[in-house]
Amino acid sequence: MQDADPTRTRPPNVHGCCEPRTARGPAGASSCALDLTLRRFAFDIAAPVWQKRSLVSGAEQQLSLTRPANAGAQKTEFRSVKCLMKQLMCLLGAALFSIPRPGQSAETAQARLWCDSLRFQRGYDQHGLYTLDFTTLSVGINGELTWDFVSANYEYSAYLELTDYTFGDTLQGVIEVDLPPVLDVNNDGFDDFFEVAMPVSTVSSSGEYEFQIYGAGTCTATWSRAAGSKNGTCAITMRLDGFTPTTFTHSFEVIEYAGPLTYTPGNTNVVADLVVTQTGNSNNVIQGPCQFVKVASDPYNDLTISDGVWTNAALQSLSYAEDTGGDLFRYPGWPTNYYGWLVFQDGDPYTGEADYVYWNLSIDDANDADHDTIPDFSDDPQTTAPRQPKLTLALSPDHVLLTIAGDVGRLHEVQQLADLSSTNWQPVKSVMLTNDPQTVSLPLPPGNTLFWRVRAQ
Ligand SMILES: [Ca+2]
Ligand SMILES: [Ca+2]
Ligand SMILES: [Ca+2]
Ligand SMILES: [Ca+2]
Repeated sequence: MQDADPTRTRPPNVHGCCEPRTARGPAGASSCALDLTLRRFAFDIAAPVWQKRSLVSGAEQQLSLTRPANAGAQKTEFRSVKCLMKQLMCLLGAALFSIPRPGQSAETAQARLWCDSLRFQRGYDQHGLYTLDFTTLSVGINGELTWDFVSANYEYSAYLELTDYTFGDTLQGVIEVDLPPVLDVNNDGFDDFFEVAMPVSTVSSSGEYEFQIYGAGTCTATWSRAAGSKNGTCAITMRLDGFTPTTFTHSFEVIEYAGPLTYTPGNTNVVADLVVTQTGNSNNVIQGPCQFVKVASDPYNDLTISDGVWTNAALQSLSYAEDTGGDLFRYPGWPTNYYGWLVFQDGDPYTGEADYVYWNLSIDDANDADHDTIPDFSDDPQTTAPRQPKLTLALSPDHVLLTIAGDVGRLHEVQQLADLSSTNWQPVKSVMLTNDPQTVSLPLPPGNTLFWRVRAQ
């Protein structure tokens, strides 16, 4: 847990606006600085350490580098959890029985789920001499630019693969770079950079790179993205020969999902189901159960996120856990919003290694049944009992017509019994009332007598 942070511009602890976020990036990565002068050919980064092999060819030294496994991701321990959908039912009798009990029904909030990592497509230089790829994998390209695992000097980093078409070489490298400064034009507390709906006007940030053969240097990244587009452009300019600027133009993707979170309020737990669709690619869907546990000392504002498993559109599992950085908080200034961090065991199951692991979850809940400014999501559950159903019976030539007067939107279960000396009521059908009253058709009794009752939930 942590204290609520009223300045959510850049999510708390993110991008260095608050206390250092040590949970992001591989263990040990923040403790070493990349000295690009001293380590011109070394890549001697404390952890993880690349395996390097020195080749001497004439007067030129070359290095062959192998990236370590799971470079861009931190392993997270997952505990198994069962999200039990509680059947919150109540019994209301009619005709013969009348047993009102309190009940809750599911409500809907709006969720937004976005990844801290950006996905970079291959970049091309202005002269057609090189291509540049980003990755955090030990083998292969995944396009990921993520929290800096090289040093604490910049916000983000990735390994690089530079293909030199003049010499036919592929050179290994690394980049550290800042994101654009935080901007929150829509004043929702979140950095507009990661909100697809918001634009990123052309803006530059700085970084450093290091390659085999070409060595190290500083670089600039110039970012832009149109409002409503998940894809933006990042032009990275570096001086590979020390003098001439080479600019690689990349398309980058902000990975954001949005959609409904259906939840049932509870006294201690909030049980929910998430269905979110990627903004800009409706084929990508993440869905599944989740559970939030109210923290007893501050139940309206502080909830922990239980470990769980969602699935993507290909039904691949996405195991998630709450990030060690904090709970799901309702922050002052945004009373209808809850926000927290998630860590996926592997946010991109299409690559074998763990990648795209750091995510953010924002929940907006406009429901406030008792109008006390605490959304129903974390408020004390309303204990309003359903209205007692009133029943009338009529006969048609081949059916019994049962008319139920009750609460629209609630489930009403019809039960029957042939002999009142028994209590073995049998379910006949369940009806979600869409009208009040509403008539349902039932089969004629097989014998002379049959009793019905209706239970409202
Ligand atoms: Ca914003
Ligand atoms: Ca993966
Ligand atoms: Ca309330
Ligand atoms: Ca209340």
